[in-house]
Amino acid sequence: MADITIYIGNRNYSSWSLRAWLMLKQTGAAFDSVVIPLYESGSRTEILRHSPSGKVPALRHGDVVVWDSLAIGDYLAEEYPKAGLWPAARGARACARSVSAEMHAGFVNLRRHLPMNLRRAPKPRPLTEEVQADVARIAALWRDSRRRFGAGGEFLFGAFGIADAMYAPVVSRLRSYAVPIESDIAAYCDAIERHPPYKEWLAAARDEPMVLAQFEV
Ligand SMILES: N[C@@H](CCC(=O)N[C@@H](CS)C(=O)NCC(=O)O)C(=O)O
Repeated sequence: MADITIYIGNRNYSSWSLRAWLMLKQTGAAFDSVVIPLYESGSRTEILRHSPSGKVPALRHGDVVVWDSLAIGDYLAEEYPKAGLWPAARGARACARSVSAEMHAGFVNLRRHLPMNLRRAPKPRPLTEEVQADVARIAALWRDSRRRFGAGGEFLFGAFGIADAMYAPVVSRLRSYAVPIESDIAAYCDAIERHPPYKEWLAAARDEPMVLAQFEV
């Protein structure tokens, strides 16, 4: 058993779990993943055994417990400084923190209207004005991050980091709901979809038997 365990929800639907898991993968550390199926009769009791908020993801590292995706990212960035989870340069790091916080705190319309469902065969869903505004803002911040800080690689700040983990579930939503996007935005989506840990999660999600009707829109 590894010294690190991450408690996650259904891989197909739990976008916050995907974010934290991608961050943890980036450290290169050995860890165990424990899936707690969400929205079943015993789910809450089981989650509360590991996460005081009653939500996943939660990370246990020895006797330290961290819950909430962004807190997990910060913890891992401190524990594994060589993983480059935040950009090294101060200005880039400030921007990466800002765009990550913007995702963490916002885009509620997009999240509700286009729930993450990795198994969904791509099919358009008409977008409300509010969702269109979220998509436009996300495209703008991706474009701006790539233009200002992305020269060293194909991700928002060059190498894959916390900001990319935060937006990976948005990439899946743009694909699953066939949202029209411009070519530079599609190129960033391609980069996420080529990222081996993302592919690993996607494959596991496809094998998962649980179906949650409320997210099958
Ligand atoms: N702000 C939290 C959100 C966590 C969250 O909402 N997790 C969902 C799964 S994606 C959950 O645990 N839902 C179970 C429930 O609310 O009972 C984070 O960033 O980790």
